[in-house]
Amino acid sequence: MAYEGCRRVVCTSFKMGLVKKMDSLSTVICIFLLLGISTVSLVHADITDGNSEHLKREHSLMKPYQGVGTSSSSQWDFWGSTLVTSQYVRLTPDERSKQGSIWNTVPCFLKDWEMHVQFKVHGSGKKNLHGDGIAIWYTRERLHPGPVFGNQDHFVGLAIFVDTFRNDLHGMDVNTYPNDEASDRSFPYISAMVNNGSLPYDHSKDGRSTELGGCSAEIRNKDHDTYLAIRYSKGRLTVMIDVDDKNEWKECIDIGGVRLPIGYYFGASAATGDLSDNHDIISMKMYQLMVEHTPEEDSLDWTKIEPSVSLLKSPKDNIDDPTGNFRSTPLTGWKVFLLLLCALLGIVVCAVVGAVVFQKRQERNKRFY
Ligand SMILES: [Ca+2]
Repeated sequence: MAYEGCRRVVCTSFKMGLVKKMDSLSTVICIFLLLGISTVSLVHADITDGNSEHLKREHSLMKPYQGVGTSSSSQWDFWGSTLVTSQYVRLTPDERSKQGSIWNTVPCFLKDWEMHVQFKVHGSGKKNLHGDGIAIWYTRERLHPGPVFGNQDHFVGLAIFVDTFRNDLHGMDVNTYPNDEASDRSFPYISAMVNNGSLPYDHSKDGRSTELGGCSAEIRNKDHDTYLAIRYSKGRLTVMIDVDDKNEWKECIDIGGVRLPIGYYFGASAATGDLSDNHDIISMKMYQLMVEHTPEEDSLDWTKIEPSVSLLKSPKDNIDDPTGNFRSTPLTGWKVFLLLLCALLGIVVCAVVGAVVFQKRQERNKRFY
């Protein structure tokens, strides 16, 4: 490959201090090529393309939902108001006080994974008169109904909430409460929470105090498909959304220092209260990420890990970055320019140093003639 060839040429040249001897133009072209390819692969390595990675059918829920049911051989179990048709899994209908969930019966022993969820939230409720939302789970227990979007409180594991109703009305009006931190996010709001069982989810504050990160997203009553992706790999939790019918992922949450064990269960749940919506899951597709771990990491008992987060950002830091710091967004022109400029400067410095060393050596050699 040109990329490999270039990499070898450039690396070897630097190693041997022969930069001076190389055709400088080809070096520059090679560097530019390298940079371009690295940038492209960085951007595209962000999300599973569904081909190079491995779909795990035993953890995936797909049309026409075979293997969903209450029999002992089924891979997905459901509860409450959940209705399974050939086209969707409806966790709740657009009716008040409903709760439903669907759970993978097979515990997941993958260390690095990515879950793609296609969902649809729709109903007759007008602006702000709909609720409550969907939660996607990776938890120790399964099928434990409760008050957190149809699942138990004090759960152990990871939750991603798609909260469509603002319960914390105190901070609703930005003009009335300009300094209220609750006013800085609009609903629907997607957030993540990791729990070792000790934390309650505070519905009245929309989980604000336990939220690790989040983003606002218009996801209701869309004619197009809406998706979210949850990636967990090497202690990093990333949530991306594709809800604008642009067929591209936008970063919503990206936090490091997250520790989750293997052997937990994936599930989805939803609830309605005084207000309602249809909460549908179209598919949940689980991909194994091929990631190498150190021997130390591999020697650990990953089933014993307690869910935790060490690198907590303050909630204030979780506000959508107005500069659009999304990894999946292609680099803007000036960023590319800056990158290339830095690379070029680096090359010039290396070349000068190399040349000086080379000349010094030549001179020293001459003395012995
Ligand atoms: Ca809420």
